Amino acid sequence: MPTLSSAQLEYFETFGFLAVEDVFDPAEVIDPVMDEYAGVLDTLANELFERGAITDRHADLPFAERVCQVYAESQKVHAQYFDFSLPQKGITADTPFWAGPAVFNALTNPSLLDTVESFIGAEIYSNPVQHVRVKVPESIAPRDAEGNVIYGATPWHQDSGVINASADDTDMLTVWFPLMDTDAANGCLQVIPGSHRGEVLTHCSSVQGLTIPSTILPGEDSARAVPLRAGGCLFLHRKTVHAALPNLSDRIRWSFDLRYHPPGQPTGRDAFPGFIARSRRDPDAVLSDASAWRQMWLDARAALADQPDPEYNRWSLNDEACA
Ligand SMILES: O=C(O)CCC(=O)C(=O)O
Ligand SMILES: [Fe+2]
Repeated sequence: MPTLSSAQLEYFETFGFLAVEDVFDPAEVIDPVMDEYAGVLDTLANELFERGAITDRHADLPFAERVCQVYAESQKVHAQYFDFSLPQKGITADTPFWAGPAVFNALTNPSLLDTVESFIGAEIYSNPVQHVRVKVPESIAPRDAEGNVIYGATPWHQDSGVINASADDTDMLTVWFPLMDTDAANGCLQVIPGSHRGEVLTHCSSVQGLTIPSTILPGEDSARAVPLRAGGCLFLHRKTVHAALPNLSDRIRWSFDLRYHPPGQPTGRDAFPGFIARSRRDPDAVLSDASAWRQMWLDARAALADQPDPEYNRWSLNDEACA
């Protein structure tokens, strides 16, 4: 059942974003995900310890403190180890990823899908452009040779700008939610209200990934930070200009970003597997088996391993906007 009011949907139409608290029960969705990731981190810490990359497994620490110790001591961000998608470049037969049952349950949570249904209707495809992001405090984060935080603040972009142009007309809804309460101090998202009404803007490469150059950024002065409690979601239009603030706190910043659209529309990353998460028209087509989902990612990894990288970037490094 659609759960949003017409006032909320109107707000989204007008501003290109909508923050909603209490979309789902954190105990049902987030606690199992956290338990699952505690196991993933344990495996990572053991591997790093065996390799001599860390000198202590920190087995007694809870996830948040442990991941900080592991990143700081190994001087490496292990984002791909946790992610439930594959990288855009350099996939090999053993590129790590995590597509566990608690993650699948989060992607297909009925309360979450009820809210998604309010935006795009009851035929819902889960787009494979999806991430878990664990950002440790910048004070202890690994840095590159120039001193830039690795995996730090996300620069201004539109989600349409970071996928293939084939999906420009896909009715894609981005769903971003924190696993732990998030605010401006630990790097919540910020949005430029109304920016979804324009075109897909030119994106240029930067240390932190593709970004819209400040010369063509519409209305940065009106940017709004969007704090959220665990259980809440930020919904974004595919053309809404958004960014994440740096994590200047002493807590981690832990989030999921998911995307949904009606089935049959291009995903923007054809080589990755999506699935039908809800369908009134064809209930048999719905994927409800978490292990089948994991297998789809294993198959995609095997097919892509050591192949030429697919092209996901439509932007030219020579574009004058990037000069
Ligand atoms: O969480 C972040 O830092 C960036 C998220 C984002 O850009 C998105 O959800 O589309
Ligand atoms: Fe984004």
